[in-house]
Amino acid sequence: MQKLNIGVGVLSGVLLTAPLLGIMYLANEWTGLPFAPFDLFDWITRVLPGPLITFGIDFMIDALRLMGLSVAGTAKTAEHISAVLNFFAAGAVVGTLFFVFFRFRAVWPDLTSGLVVGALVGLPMTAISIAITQSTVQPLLIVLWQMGLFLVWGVMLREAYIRTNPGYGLLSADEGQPDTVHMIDRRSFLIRLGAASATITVASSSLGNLLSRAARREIEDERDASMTHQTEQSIGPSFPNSDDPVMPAPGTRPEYTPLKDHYKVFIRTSTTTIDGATWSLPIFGLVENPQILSLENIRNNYEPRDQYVTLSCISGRIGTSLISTTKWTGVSLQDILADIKPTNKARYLDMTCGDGFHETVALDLIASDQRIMLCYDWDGNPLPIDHGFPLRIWIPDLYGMKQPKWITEIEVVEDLNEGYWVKRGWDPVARVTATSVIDTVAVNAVYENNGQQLVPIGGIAFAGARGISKVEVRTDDGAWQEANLRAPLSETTWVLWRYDWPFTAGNHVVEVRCTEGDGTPQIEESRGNHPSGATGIHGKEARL
Ligand SMILES: Nc1nc2c(c(=O)[nH]1)N[C@H]1C(S)=C(S)[C@@H](COP(=O)(O)O)O[C@H]1N2
Ligand SMILES: [Mo]
Repeated sequence: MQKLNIGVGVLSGVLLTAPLLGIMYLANEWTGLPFAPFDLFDWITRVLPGPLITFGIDFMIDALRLMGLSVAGTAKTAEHISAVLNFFAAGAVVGTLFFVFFRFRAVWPDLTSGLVVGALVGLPMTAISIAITQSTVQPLLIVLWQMGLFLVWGVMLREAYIRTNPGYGLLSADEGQPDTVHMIDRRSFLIRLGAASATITVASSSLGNLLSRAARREIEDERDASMTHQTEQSIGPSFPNSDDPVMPAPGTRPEYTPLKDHYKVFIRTSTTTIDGATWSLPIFGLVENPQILSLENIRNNYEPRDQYVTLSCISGRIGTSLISTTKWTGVSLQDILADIKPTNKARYLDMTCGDGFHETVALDLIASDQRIMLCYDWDGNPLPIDHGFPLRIWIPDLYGMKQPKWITEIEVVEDLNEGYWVKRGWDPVARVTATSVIDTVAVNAVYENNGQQLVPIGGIAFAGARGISKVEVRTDDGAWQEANLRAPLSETTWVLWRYDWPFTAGNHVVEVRCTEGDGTPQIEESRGNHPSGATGIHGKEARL
């Protein structure tokens, strides 16, 4: 027998996995059957221990930043790529093991061997898909579809083995023809396999991509038809602070985030889609009056409240893009609980979500703050799918990790059930840390005043519901100078600040710090995001 060629095993695994991926992707876009690589990735991230996940996410975010990419815009793409690469790696490993196994056993794999390998891979993968998928396709169909695909994959792997190993077609390898003949056979087989693999993969994934674009356009058209955005002008007469004289320095981010730019964070590789027409919210447990509320109930039977809200993610670093502002509309949880009537024993609301996320909020906290609400609108329109349609909670002063989207169920309970990220080692309270950021040193907007050259510097400061009383800027380690504050959109949004600096030409370092509403200074010491949110001074270099 010829010596073992591991490369051929790896190559066969990869060449067979590519069309499998393409076909699964097409089926996913076409009929909503699960896309196994994403299910596998979601499952892995759910079962891995918290610190490892945090390490993985941090690693990915650092890598994106090193590549100069926007974290808010590319994190999901990076996850999707990882999920697909994972799957390729698994295909390559199984292919290699198969080749090694049969080479060392020195027997020809029969058809059953192919089916067994297909089943060995297909069974756990299908179990994972069934357990975690958000697909609405019948589970039995999912099982048949995925098992079918993997069995074919296994049979093809066996085919690749016998076609690429000398002695193919002969009873005994020892009676083989001269090796050169087999080498030609092998090469031409691999070329044909490569061509078939490429054809199927490209055709199925292009078709899947077309279907995906068409579906997205349909959703967007539907939304656009019924929407009037408040976001057309980032500052305009419709905003409560429109008469404030402090104008943001040129280059400052929009005070009101255009909806499409609002940062997104969710635990799964793909978004969670809930049908608003059939969705209803059971509120039950330790209550006198359990209820199942429809979206219409919630919208019509309770007084709506509007609130301009800045939301931020605990995993953001200093200067992060994982912070945004929009207008939230919903109903006070106090109003809903007045109807539901929790019993004396009740202490928490345990919220379950469509994507498997969950969090708990204390009834004491709700009683202390009328603003805590169940929200159904953002920017005057139903919540975007990615942002939690049809319902999410808002709790002032806390990071996003405490605020579930896509809520499907609320149980009133006595015992604390630690939330998804709390179980994974993040801060159980997750109060936002005060933070201030320089968005711009507007070197193109330098102007003269009384013979002095000034450069506008500006950005945001945010301390949750505690508000901002002061922002200070210093340059080149000089004395801290107080910036002008623009009135915020509300007491729960970031504050835009501006400082016009009388500079001298040269290279400079500009830094910013803020003070909370009650005089508490921002923590200046540099601290990473985990477990309680990043702290430290944000700085920027500028050449003037
Ligand atoms: N159901 C659900 N809710 C969730 C999450 C999630 O993954 N699933 N992520 C949380 C986190 S960590 C953040 S920062 C915010 C982000 O909300 P956004 O994507 O609307 O900006 O949602 C929170 N609520
Ligand atoms: Mo987050």
